[in-house]
Amino acid sequence: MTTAHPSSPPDTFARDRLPPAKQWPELRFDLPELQYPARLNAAAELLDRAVAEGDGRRPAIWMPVDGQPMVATYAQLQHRVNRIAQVLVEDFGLVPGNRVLLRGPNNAMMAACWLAVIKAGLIAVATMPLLRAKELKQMIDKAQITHALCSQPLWQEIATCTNPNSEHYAPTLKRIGYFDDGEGGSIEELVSFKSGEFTAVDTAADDVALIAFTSGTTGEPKGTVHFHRDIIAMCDCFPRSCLKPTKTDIFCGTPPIAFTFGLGGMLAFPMRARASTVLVEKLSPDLLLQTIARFKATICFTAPTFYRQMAMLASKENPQHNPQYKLASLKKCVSAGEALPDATRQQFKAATGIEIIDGIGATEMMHIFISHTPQTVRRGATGKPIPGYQAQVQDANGKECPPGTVGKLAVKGPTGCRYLDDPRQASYVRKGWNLTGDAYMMDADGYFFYQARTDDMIISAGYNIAGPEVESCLLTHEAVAECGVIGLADEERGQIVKAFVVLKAGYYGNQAMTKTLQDYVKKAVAPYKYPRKIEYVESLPRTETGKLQRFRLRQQAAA
Ligand code: 3UK
Repeated sequence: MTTAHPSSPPDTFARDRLPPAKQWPELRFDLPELQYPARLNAAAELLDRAVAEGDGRRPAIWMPVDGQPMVATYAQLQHRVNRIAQVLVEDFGLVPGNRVLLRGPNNAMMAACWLAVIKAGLIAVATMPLLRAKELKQMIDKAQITHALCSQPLWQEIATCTNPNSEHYAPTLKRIGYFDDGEGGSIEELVSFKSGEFTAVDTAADDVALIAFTSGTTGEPKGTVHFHRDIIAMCDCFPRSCLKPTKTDIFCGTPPIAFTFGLGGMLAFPMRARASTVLVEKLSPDLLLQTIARFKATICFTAPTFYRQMAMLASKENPQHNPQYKLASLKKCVSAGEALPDATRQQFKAATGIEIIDGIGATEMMHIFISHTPQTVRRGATGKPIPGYQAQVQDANGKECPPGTVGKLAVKGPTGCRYLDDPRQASYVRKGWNLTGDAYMMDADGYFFYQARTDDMIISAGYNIAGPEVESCLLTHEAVAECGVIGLADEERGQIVKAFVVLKAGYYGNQAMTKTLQDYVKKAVAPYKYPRKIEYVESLPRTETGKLQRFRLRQQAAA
C-alpha cells in the first residue's frame, strides 16, 4: 500500500508506519533559515561541517575525569563517531533505516553513539537510564529494534530483554554492544580496529533519524518520529531567537540526551553553535552548582524543581551556603518540562541575578515552541510563539478563543507530531494543529499563560481551578519547599483542592501550619481555590525529567 519514497533507505519500517498524510500536522517553514536542502544528514551537519569549516580544534565535549575537566575537540569527536559508525555498519551489518536502541547516562560515549547512529543513516531510539525491562521491551517491540548500544553499568534491564525465559523477552533484539567497559568485545575494543574513515550516509532531509518515546505518565508509550531536518530545525528556532549562544559558550545541565529537551540543550544546540557541552552522568542541585563553577559553564538547562533547589542552596542567606558555588561564569538559564512558578523565577534571580528563560516544548514537537528572552519576560507567562512557530488557544470545536479565555493550546511550525503506528495521532493533531494537551490563556498582548494539563484541571463546585496556580501561590510562602496540588473526588463538590506540601527544614506540618497556609492562599488568589486538604510529605514523586507525577499523588490520595 505504501509507495516507496524516491530516496527510501533499504529498511523502510519506520517510514511505512508514519500516520497517513491527512493526519499530519501542517508543517511551516516560514523563515529563511528553515529552508533546508533535499539531502541532509543531521550528524554531518552538526559535526563534519564544524570540522570542515575549521572548528576541529575547538572543544566539543567536557567531562569530569577523576574530578578534573577532560575535553574532546570536534575533530576528536568526529574520529570517534566515525569509528563507532564503522562498527555499526561493518561489524553489526546494519543498513539505513534499521533502529538502534541507545542506553546510557549523559557522557561522551553516549553522545558519540547517538551521532554515529545518525551519521550511518540508522534510526536512534535513545532511552532514559531509569527505564526498566518492561518499558524497554515495549519500545523494542514497537520500533522493531534489532541492536542496542548500552553503557555497561546499565546492562541488567536490557539483558533481561534478550532472555527467552523472561516475561520481558523482546524477540527482535539480536545484539547488544556495551560501552563504558574495558572488557574484550566492548564497543571501545571494536572501534580500536577501525580506521576512522566514514562518509556520512546521504540521507534525505525527511528520512527518519530518531524515534523518541514520550515520557508520558500512563498507558503504552508513544513513539514520536523525527527526521534529520527536524533535528536541525530545532537548533535553528529556540536557540536562534531566545538563547543566542556563541562559540565560546559552555553548556551544562541535567536533562538526559534520551529526552529531546536534553538532546537539544546538552548536545545539538551546543554543536550547532560550535560551542561546547559539559556532560555529567549524575547531577543533584548541589553537584550542578559545583559543575557550573568547575567548568565555568555559561548556559544551564534544567527543570523548575532544580532551579528552586539551586536557588535555596546558592542564596547567601542560606546557613548551608557553600562558598564553592561560584556562579560568576553563568549567563543564561533555560527551564522546561513543567511550568516555572514565578516564585522560583524570583528566588533564582535573587540568588544569582539571572532571569530564567522559560520555554514550553514537547517530545511530539521536538523542542521549545513558546518562550521569551530574559529581556521580554512577563510575570507568570511562558512567553510568545517563537519565530518559526504559530500558536493559538482553541475552544472545544477547534475555533480560536478571544484573548483572556482559557482553552486548548494549539501549535504548528517546522516540526510536529507523527506518532509511530498509533491511533492517538488523531487526538494530538486536529486540522493541521498540534494539540499539546495543555490549557492556556493568551492575553491581549499575545503572551501565553500556562494553566494546567487539560486533564489536570480541577473542577470544584462548578469552578475551574488550575492546580499549578495554587502551587505557585503556596511556593511563595516561606515555609514551603515544594508542593503539588490535585483534585480529590468529593461527594458534595465534585472535587476539592488538595495540596501535598514539602516543608523547609525547621517548619512543622501541624494544624496551625495548615490554617496558616490556607489563609495565605485565600488572601493571595480567589478564596475558592484554597486547598481544603493539606498533606505533609517528605518528597514528591517525579519523573526522570523532573516532572511532578500528579497521577501518583491522585493514587496516593485515593488509597
Ligand atoms: C509540559 C510545560 C508548562 C506541557 C520538553 C522542552 O517537556 C517536554 O516534553 P514532554 O513530552 O512533555 C510535554 C509537556 O510538558 N511542559 C513542558 N515545558 C513546559 N508546561 N511550562 C513549560 N515551560 O504539559 C507539555 O505539553 O516530556 C520540553 C523541550 C523538549 C521537550 N521534550
